Amino acid sequence: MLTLYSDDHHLHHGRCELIDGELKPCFEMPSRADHVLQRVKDQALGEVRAPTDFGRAPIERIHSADYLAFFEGAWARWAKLGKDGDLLPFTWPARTLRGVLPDSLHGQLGYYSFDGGAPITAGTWRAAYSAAQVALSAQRAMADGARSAFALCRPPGHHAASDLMGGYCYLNNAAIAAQAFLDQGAARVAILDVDYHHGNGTQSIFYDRADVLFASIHGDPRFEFPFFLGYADETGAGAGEGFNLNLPLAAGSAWDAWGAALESACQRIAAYAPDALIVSLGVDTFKEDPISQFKLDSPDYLRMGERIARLGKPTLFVMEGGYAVAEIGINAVNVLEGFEG
Ligand code: Q9C
Ligand code: ZN
Repeated sequence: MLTLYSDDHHLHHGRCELIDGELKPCFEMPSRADHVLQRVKDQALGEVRAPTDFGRAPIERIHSADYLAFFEGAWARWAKLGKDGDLLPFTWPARTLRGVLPDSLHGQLGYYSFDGGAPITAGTWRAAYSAAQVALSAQRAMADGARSAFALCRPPGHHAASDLMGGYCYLNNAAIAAQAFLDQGAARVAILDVDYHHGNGTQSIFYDRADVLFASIHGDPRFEFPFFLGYADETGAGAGEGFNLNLPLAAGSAWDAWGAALESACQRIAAYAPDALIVSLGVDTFKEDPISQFKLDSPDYLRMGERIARLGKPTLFVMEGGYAVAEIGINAVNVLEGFEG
């Protein structure tokens, strides 16, 4: 399988996140992608190729122009104020407040985010832009005939909505690739999100559309981030009614429950008959993941890839979460090797 990868992800390295009342080093760190790349090479998965730059237009198909302008320019505004710590929001337009766009940098940061988990550093825009190009380049390789491809994206994307960052995500790489398939003539694209967390950004982007089916298996939002989306009764709206499938699972779920949910998701995807399948590939479902509560073991990822392969669809894998850094490469590449059979 072809892997698309850019070293630019190293430009994004947040210092810390607030977790359990403490500031701890960010779990979403550069070594994650380094380990996955090393495993791709160790297993001789296939060619590793640098991305082509397709520019901003395909990103603007998913993200609003004002959001992109804010994100691109935020660090320079922060630096001009003489600051060099990570830029993190701390006030959001929650209930009883107004969704106005303030003038201040911190006000705008709150407006364009939904949590305090997505720090902007000097290189965050360039890293996120390159990750989107990695996804687009993998999509192009498939448009040119590849049956599958692996977009080794970092930072991840599935929590990012049209004009919101959060949950370590800034640009929704999977959504951008899905839209590229559609813009190049696909009638239907399915997105299967296997990350431990619900892909709230991806769901929201396509919620009222029938041309993208979003199916997600994740920690029940009653107890897990992102808490405010990802419930089973969210089935789509308007023309998109019936094209959103959430399969929340209890904490402690292992392969028996997880694999059964995957079977349901695959049956729904098969019935949809998509022209292409995008897998939002998070491996934070692993039993040793430091911020998650599922119990998948490394061999389970081979089975995951095997089941996805049986759909028989052109399949683009897009890297999302996974924070057990030592095993992230084994687990992510196991899915790809299981897929290849
Ligand atoms: N410290 C992905 O797996 N946790 N994102 C709380 C505030 C957020 C996970 C953040 C977890 C986000 C792509
Ligand atoms: Zn996750």
